[in-house]
Amino acid sequence: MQNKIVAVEGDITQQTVDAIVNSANESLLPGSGVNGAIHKAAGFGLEEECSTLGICREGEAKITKGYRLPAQWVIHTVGPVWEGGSYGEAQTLARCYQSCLTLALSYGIKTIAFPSISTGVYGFPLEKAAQIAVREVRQFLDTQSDLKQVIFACFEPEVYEFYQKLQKYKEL
Ligand code: AR6
Repeated sequence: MQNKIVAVEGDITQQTVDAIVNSANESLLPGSGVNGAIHKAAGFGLEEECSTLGICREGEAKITKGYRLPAQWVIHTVGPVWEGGSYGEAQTLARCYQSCLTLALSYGIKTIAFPSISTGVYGFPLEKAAQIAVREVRQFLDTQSDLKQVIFACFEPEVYEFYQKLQKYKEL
């Protein structure tokens, strides 16, 4: 596979990867945005399995099957709500990516797609979030070779633009 990190414009539920990441809430119940789209596409089995998993704290991740999705797995993580930046939001967001990638590795997942965690209703500034996402994924891929590809699935053109500028973030 040529590019280990790629940005694509589109719906994460359509990605043919081993796992997609859900930007969930602590209860892991269906919500709005990407979470709503994933639950809708996966079907009720996903909600049923999520309801057995208990609370997922900010920065942590839990895994379920993908049900009707093309992806075999869904990794659910809970991003920080942006409260101005002095409440450890950046560190929590970084932990989301680390937790998801670590869990993916332990399940033998080779390809994974992320949405832009926390940049919708949770209000995390997009450019800052994209920098953290790319930095964390790069650092992770530098340390191991089992994970073959990480896709940033960007639902909006504005989000895609930021992730496409990945080269700019070489120094992160
Ligand atoms: N595919 C890819 N990205 C998407 C899709 C999709 N189908 N739909 C939306 N996005 P948001 P958050 C993008 O608000 O800010 C939920 O209610 C969207 O354009 O979905 O992390 C949960 O239950 C944006 O760039 O999630 C939580 O309570 C990005 O996904 C809360 O929202 C994230 O926007 C999580 O908030």
